[in-house]
Amino acid sequence: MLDKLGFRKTKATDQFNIEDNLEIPSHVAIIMDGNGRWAKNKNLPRVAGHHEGMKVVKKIVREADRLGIEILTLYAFSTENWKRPKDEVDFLMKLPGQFLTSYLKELIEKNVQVRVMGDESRLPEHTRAAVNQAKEQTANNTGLILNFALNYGSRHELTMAMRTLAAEVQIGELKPEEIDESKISGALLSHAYPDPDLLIRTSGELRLSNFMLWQLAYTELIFTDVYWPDFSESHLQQAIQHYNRRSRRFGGV
Ligand code: V07
Repeated sequence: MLDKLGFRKTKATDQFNIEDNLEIPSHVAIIMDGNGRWAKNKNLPRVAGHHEGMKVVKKIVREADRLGIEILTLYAFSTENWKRPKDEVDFLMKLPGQFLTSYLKELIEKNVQVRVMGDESRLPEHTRAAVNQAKEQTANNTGLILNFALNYGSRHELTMAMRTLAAEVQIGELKPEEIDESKISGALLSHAYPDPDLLIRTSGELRLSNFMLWQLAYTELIFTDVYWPDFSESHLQQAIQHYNRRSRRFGGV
């Protein structure tokens, strides 16, 4: 293949990359569901699914970074997940530490900023220590924002935001009529990020399950039957292709 100037293209440039002609969403959020079911289908304990799911997180972070996604928000643990058996909760709470032990070095090299969104006060001390170390060591990075929703629940987030605004009204810093959409967005845990452009939920459930209810008002929602441990780079690319088709059909002025 010859280029415009008649030079033969190198092997690398002969390749078509799926993302070449696509609009990459700035903020992608993912509900990583189906880890337990994946394990059950293989006659493995549920925690084996969680562990496999963690490996997929690494793969998808690499791909998100390669594609030029700016913010990747991953739902790792919900406020409802405490109701699971204690052994499973204990296992899940060790995953942030395991993930970071094996992967923080690469995240630092890749200029990734690790963030956490959720009520961190209820997390075990060892989980908080791991997460804080990751946040601190990536605080000055300027690349992909890897935002873990950890002990996150949207109604709790909205409740806390309303308390914050109500307290400002009470001390006379804010008038009720000054409360608008941007004041509410600004009081949420996600205040530093734009709303997600694309939400992906794996494993076939068609629900939001208390995830970013305010922020997803205009987001493209993509549901796939694939279990999270089976989710791959190509599934992320397909979701972005769907996102492009939809925004071309409905978007614009
Ligand atoms: C968890 C693996 C992915 C599938 C969903 C459930 C299990 C990565 C983290 C994590 C969180 C914070 C952090 C670094 C890594 C994680 C939990 C569960 C609780 F700073 N995966 N993963 N945390 N799973």
